[in-house]
Formats: sequence, C-alpha cells, structure tokens
Amino acid sequence: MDRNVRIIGAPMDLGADRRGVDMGPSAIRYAGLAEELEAMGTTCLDWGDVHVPRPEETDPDAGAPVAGDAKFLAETETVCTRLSHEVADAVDAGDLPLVLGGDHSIAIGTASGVARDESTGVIWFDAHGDFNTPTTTPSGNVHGMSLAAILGIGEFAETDWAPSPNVSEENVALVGLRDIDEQERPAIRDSEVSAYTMTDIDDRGVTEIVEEAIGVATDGTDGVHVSLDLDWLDPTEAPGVGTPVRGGVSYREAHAAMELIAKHLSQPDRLRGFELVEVNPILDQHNQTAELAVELVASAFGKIIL
Ligand code: 6HN
Ligand code: MN
Ligand code: MN
Ligand code: MN
Repeated sequence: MDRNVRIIGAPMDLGADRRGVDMGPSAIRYAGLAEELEAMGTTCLDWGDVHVPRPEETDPDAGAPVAGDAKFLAETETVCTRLSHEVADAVDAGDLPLVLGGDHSIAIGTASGVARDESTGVIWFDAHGDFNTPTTTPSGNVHGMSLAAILGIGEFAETDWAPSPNVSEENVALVGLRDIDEQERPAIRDSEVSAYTMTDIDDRGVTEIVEEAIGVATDGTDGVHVSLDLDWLDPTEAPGVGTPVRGGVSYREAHAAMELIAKHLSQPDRLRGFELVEVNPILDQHNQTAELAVELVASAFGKIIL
C-alpha cells in the first residue's frame, strides 16, 4: 500500500438492536490493526473516532424525516454527515480511509465521503442485503437499510443526505447473501445491483464470484469502495457480530476474496475506501472477530505470504 491509511472510528450502535457494536473500533484497534499494517510497510494515521450520541441522550422517534419506521434516523443523519466529511477529507489528502464500525448504518456516511467527487463502485460483503427501507423494514434498524439508503431507494430518495449520487446500482455487487427479508427480495431483484448468494459461491467458487464482483464495481468507475460486514463470515469464525447467520464463508474463502481485492484494485490504484462493520466485542470470544477483521484488512491491503 503506497498511500497512507487513515483510520477513522465510528462507534455507532443506534442502527442495530444489540448494544456492544459501539465498542467495535476499540476492539479492532486493540487487535493490532495499526501494528499489522505498519509491519507491512504501510503508514497508518489514526484520526480517532467521530462523535456518536449515546442512546440515552436521544429519542428514537425524534425528528425522523421520512415515513415509516427507522429508529434514530435523525441521529444517523448527524453521525453519517460527520463521517462523510472525515472520509472525504482523507480522500482529498490522498489517503485511504479505513472506517471502523460500529453498525452498518455508518456505511451511508462512508460511501457519501468516498464517492463525493468520483464515480465509485461498491462491493458489499454481507450475509444480509441491507436493502430494506423505512416502510419494508421488519426491525426499524437502519443497519438493515444502509445500501438502500446509499442508492436512494424508497423513502431515502426524499432525503438529501442518504443517497450517494456517484454510486450507481449497476456498479454495486452484494456478495455472500443468505438472509434476505420478504420485501427485500423483490427490491434486490428489481434493482440493477449484482447480487451473489452463498449458493452462487457454492456453485462457482469464491474466486470466480469475487472477480466478477470486482468487474461490476470497476466497470466505468473511477474507484471502488469495499464494505465488509463481518457477519459475511460463518459464525464459527466470526462469532462477535450482532446478527450471525449460519452458512457463511470460511476463513480461507474470506482471505482469498481479500487477496483478490489487493490483486485487482492496487495496480492501478483503484481502492478508494474500506470499512469494517458489525464487530461486537460483547458477543465475541477472546476478541477473535476483531483479530480476524485485522487479518482480512491486511490481506486486502496486499499482505503476501511469501
Ligand atoms: N446488518 N434484515 C434484517 C433487518 O433488520 O433489516 C437484519 C439486518 C442486518 C444488518 O447486519 O448490517
Ligand atoms: Mn471538510
Ligand atoms: Mn450489513
Ligand atoms: Mn449483515
């Protein structure tokens, strides 16, 4: 990695039911993130955390600017707007923003910052589609709506902060799906995003699927943003997540995918942003999910075995 990596924490838990995901940035730092990247010869700048209000200071229904059910949407807007600025500043400075969540609602801010000035493809590694809207959501949790928000789907089209205008559906790839809500299914099918399920990975192998996803995200874009929800992996590897789903990718498949990110996006330099989300140390075993997150970033940023 030739560029400096700028670490930005987003200790957000308002978009998910389970408290504890707000400690994700600390857990990932404690797992040796900066040390691992520095050992690869990458300069790491830790920019600290964006401020996130505590749930006790907020009203889940206050000032929600859209119809339907979206808990803490006003606070999510505030946090994501702050995060978007931090991320855009990193990109402006020529650094690679590495955002540590926090629940997946922060992706709205990360994508907005990464894609502020350039057309950007997105690869979304996740068990879930995160394609709900305030009227389709079964939970009211914004972390299950973040990709729909970035794409300006449903009620999010009426907001000025959520959609990322430089992210087009045709350049978005979802990888690893295995838990889709009833109303998310037609929404994903009717969209232009490329969606790859675990069945696709079983059939064709993770290498072929991830190379295709990289093709989708790079096709006609200036750069690519990778959003990595740790529940993409099987819960035996990544138990420290709020919404685990059996049947995820293995440790080796995850590394193979990240090594392809390094292989295809580093020369020429097309990686514009990376985020690690949904690490919940309270549900974890000996910080293993945070340690796994660190290992996966190292692979994505070009760590080689020999
Ligand atoms: N995540 N589809 C469920 C919901 O509540 O909308 C779960 C979403 C999980 C979101 O893991 O980022
Ligand atoms: Mn600024
Ligand atoms: Mn997610
Ligand atoms: Mn998920």
